[in-house]
Amino acid sequence: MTGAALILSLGLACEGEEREDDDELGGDLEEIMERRGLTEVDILAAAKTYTPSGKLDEYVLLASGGHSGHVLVIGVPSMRILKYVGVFSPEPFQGYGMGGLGDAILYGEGKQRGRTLTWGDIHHPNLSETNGDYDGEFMFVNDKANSRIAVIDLEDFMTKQIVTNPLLASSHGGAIVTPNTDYVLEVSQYATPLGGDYAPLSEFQTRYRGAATFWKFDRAKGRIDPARSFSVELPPYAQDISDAGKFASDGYVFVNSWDTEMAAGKLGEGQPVLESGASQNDMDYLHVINFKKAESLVAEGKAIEINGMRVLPLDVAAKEHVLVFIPEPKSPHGCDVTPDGTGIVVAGKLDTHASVFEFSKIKDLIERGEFASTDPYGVSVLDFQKALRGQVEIGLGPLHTTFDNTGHAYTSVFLDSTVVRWNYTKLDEPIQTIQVQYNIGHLIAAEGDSAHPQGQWLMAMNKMSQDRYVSTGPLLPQNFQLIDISGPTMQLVADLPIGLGEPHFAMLIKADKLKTLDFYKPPGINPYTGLRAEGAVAPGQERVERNGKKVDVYMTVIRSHFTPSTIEVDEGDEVTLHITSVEQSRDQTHGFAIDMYNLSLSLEPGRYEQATFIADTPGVFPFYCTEFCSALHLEMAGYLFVRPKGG
Ligand code: CUK
Ligand code: CUA
Repeated sequence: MTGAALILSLGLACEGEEREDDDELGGDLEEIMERRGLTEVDILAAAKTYTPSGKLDEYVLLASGGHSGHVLVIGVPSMRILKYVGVFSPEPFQGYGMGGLGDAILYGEGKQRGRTLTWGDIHHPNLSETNGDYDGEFMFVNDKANSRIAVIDLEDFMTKQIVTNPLLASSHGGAIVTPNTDYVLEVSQYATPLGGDYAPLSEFQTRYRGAATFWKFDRAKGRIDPARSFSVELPPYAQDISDAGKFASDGYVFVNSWDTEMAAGKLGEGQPVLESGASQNDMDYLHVINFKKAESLVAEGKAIEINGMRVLPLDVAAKEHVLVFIPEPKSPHGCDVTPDGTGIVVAGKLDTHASVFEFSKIKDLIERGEFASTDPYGVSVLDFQKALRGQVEIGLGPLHTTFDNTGHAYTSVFLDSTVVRWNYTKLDEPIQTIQVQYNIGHLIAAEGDSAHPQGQWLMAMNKMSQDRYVSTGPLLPQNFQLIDISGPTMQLVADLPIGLGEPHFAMLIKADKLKTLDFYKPPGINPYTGLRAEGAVAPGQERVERNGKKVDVYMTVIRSHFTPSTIEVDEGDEVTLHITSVEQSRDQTHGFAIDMYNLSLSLEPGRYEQATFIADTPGVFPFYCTEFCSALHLEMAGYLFVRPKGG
């Protein structure tokens, strides 16, 4: 078959269009395929994902950047990287945490127990939802290492808030949203005494605790309101991933745990190490939390206060059945509510099954008061079989589950390095298994954890890439792999190495749901408030004001100059730059950098930035624009003169 015939057979040529000669196409397809060792399946995969220059992606992947502290924005199906969003780490391109207004978030709000942090460990991005569907307005991410939650505004893909958990020293089961984004959930991982207290390991069972924090989200303000947030105290069971109910199960959240053995409490006693100690029991506990009930009990004054956070005590949560347990197979990891809200899929790292719990059964058992036992903290435990819809044999090391629009669940299998497609209602034999490279963690299908998954695409987020890429030394990238799930047979169609560590979960949203700003208007908007800044100026109003040792510089930027372009101060002066981009056209971004002051500001069209520093070193300091903004970009520069004392 000739190359052109192959193109026709693949349905690539448009009807009525003249076929060009191979030569005009710049080569013979068949010859290229042979030379590069490509099969027809490869060509089909390329045709499904190749996105010609100028064509836009249909979906956007918002992926955790793990301990890089960033979020990755990736086009799907092209797998083109669109942006890195600075969240818990400084990001010089966005001018975040680099001397400008973003410092107040990263180094101000972001302080945990008074400490400045320059990184975080992002695990679970979640999108804001309206009636269980992504609305494209906000994203929330958690920091496992320092128990924080960040709010990212999807109008401009910028971090707008960080809240720090005043109870926990590590958190994992977040940032999960409830179906109308009333709350953003953050759940502990490693148990510690709540609020940062000291207690020796011998007091593990009595003093160490977990907690589920329900951060109240104020949609109108686009911010979390800590004063209206609350927590539920949990036993020290090493809580893990969580998910929120929807429809019938709205008002509940579900949280895994993997150390009901409380093996962590025996770490100092020559007992088994944590990984074997925490795997002794056949069952751990799925936590069922009725947060609507918790909310009313807190409103009735049943909470205690720890570090300013209202906490519903464990004994109250147990007695009122705010917290109920269901046994779940050995060392579970994934916890995913089905799109219709009727089932909760749990997969255990050391169990070959996916277990599906039936919410209506859980609710009936709790309402009837039909419990199988009570745990040492007085929490009622349901009977495993009575709460179960059923189980499906998935493979070795099943982890996370996502969903499509045709009743399929897709579970990642870490040890087998597979994605398994199965039916979460019928629970019959798995339908298809596809190999991925290698050791998959999370996976996400298009809008797969919303009430209305789209099907079509699934991203496998693999922990290891081993032989997939040209070696870059001992530290290898992780491997994102795009799988076409639109047909009866899943097909792996594209790879993307991720050279930032280490992505966990992601969201995959229809691109047309995102309503981003073209630029800030009118000029002078502080992106962190959305309002015109007090220090913003229009052309003609630029000036330098001196007040004793304080110098305020009101500056504008527009192609291709800073006004003023020379600034004279005395050694020891406190200088505040108020910079307004007066550009009002798309993509006309400037930057501001200055020698020695660790300052990098991004000045998108209409953006206002502000930076304060002490001019403590005399000398001449060039400042310049960091974006190649016009033919005269190099000329977009100026000088700061710092006159020596007594000079
Ligand atoms: S965890 Cu990373 S693969 Cu933090 Cu959601 Cu499972
Ligand atoms: Cu402005 Cu370069």
